[in-house]
Amino acid sequence: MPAILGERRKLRRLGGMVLLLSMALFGSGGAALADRAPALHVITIEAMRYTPQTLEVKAGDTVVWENKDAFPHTATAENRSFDSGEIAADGTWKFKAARKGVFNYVCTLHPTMKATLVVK
Ligand SMILES: [Cu+2]
Repeated sequence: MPAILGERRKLRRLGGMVLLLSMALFGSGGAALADRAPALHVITIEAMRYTPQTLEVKAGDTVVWENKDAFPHTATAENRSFDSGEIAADGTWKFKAARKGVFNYVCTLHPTMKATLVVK
């Protein structure tokens, strides 16, 4: 048979094996596993505001602050458990929320900017 058909057949067999393997791994506990998979959340900083104002995440999730303003901001926990430092215009800052709690945070450059990160 032409080589290309043989390759296709091999690929199809490989695909079937991968499918069986993932069914074995994730078949029963798939939903529970998905619930626990760390998620990525985005907080937008725009017009001197954090959106959303309150974000609830699960411990282990990652939060990204995206600064869409033309000047720098920070995301600084009032208890100092996290501090982005200056996030440049069009810049981002990523934080892995490991500790549970309610974290009020501010922009140290513009103290009227306030928001809350809840880690459950
Ligand atoms: Cu600011």
